Amino acid sequence: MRLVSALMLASLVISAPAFAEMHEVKMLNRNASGPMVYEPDFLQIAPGDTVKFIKTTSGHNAATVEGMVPEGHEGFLGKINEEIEVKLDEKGFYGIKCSPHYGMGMVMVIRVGDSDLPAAFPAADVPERAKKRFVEILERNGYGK
Ligand SMILES: [Cu+2]
Repeated sequence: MRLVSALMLASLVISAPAFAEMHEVKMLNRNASGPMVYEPDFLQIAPGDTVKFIKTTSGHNAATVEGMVPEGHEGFLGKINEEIEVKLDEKGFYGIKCSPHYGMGMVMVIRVGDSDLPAAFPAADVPERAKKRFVEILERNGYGK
């Protein structure tokens, strides 16, 4: 009996889902929340998952914000209108910006794994409107003060 349940448990562990998921983020001129936005503007994903940035309207890109990636991560930089796919293996918080609309607050947050919000993340030196949106995104998702 004990052996049977041990075997059952082993098979459960082996067949546990290990599929990396693909998440899509639209780059938009506007949605209900305002102008120049990513949709969604917050993603919770698992390490090893991929995020694809979709050119829904023209003139946007996706790039990591300096100081807003897990330590040691080199970041990424998409070209304007480029639909990049980024695989994120390292746990942590990633701040993403659209280069031409950064000053207008076109940013988003990706949380990989079960990491705590690093103190340096909300304290990063970013333009005022980007900061405002980062704070709003974080608070809406339970990472406020
Ligand atoms: Cu943009």
